[in-house]
Amino acid sequence: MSQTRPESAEACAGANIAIVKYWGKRDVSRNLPAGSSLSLTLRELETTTRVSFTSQLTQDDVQLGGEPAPPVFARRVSKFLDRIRRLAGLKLSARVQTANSFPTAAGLASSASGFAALAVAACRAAGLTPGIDQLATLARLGSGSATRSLLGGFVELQAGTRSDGADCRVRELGDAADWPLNLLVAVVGEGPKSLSSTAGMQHTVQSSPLYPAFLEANAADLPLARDAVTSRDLQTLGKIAERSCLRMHAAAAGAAPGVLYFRGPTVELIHAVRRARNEGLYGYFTIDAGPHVKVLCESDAVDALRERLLAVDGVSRVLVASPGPGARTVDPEQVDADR
Ligand code: 2P0
Repeated sequence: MSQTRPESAEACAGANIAIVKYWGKRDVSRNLPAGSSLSLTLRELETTTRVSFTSQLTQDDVQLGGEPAPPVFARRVSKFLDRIRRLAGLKLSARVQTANSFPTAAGLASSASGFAALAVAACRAAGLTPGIDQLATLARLGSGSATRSLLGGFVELQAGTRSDGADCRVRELGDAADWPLNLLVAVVGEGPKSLSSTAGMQHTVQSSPLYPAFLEANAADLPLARDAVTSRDLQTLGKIAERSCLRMHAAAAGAAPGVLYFRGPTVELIHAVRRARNEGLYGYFTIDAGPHVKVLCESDAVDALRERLLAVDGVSRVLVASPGPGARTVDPEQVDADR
């Protein structure tokens, strides 16, 4: 899987929001998920990453949003690049410039878009041309949810059962292009979250008696969600999204000590979405490892629902996102033309 190595490469990837949640691993060292998940890749919440392997550096230089990246993040990126270097037989250090169009590490899935963009850009810059399964394995080792951002629209990540992870695969269920959907993100506070997804899920697996029930319920929901995507059935998909997320948070809350990502406004937002629905305004919530509330709806409900979410105390802003494409390289000529 190699080709002539360009000097540098740039890639973009959208964040994704899981309808059927991934929470917990069956193999920590290979980063294999314990359960399958189903998500929607988003256009507006995007990471752009440029990777240049160069003899001018003696160690990797990682920039996040134009500033030196926090050391923990930079080390995670370097570890990821080590795998690419091993595969490509490269000894060079890299300059990595990455930027998000949304708040980092606040439960808005920045590691998903980040590692998907990094995987695509780094492979290209290293002269590698992996197929989707190889790319998925690489992205997964950066972050489990990154695997789903490689593809666009609705995406399924199959957990598989093989110990080597060969049947942990990602596939696109449809690009949602003919389904006018939006995802509203009600932002509750802008700071980083208190406990990372990685740590929160591991703690849940190890200490929550509710975890097996979450896995079992999610496995039953996955085919139902797949069917709802195929038949463009928002009501069914939305109900599955709500119960998958509440069961994930219930399993986390049942750990010892309990993991709680909700803030007060998170709970108020859940009630606001349900109240709106009782009045015929259809939106369905989901919440990840942070306090923000994401609301899936059809496009004609966006304006009215946005007003409802903004009216909740503690909501600083509401972002409007839509289904987007999978991770892709940005044509260098296009980049040069844009600069
Ligand atoms: C999801 N989340 O399905 C779930 C729901 C967060 C809440 O996937 O340890 O950052 O790097 O594999 O990918 C976030 O998990 O975890 C996540 P690692 P990741 O979207």
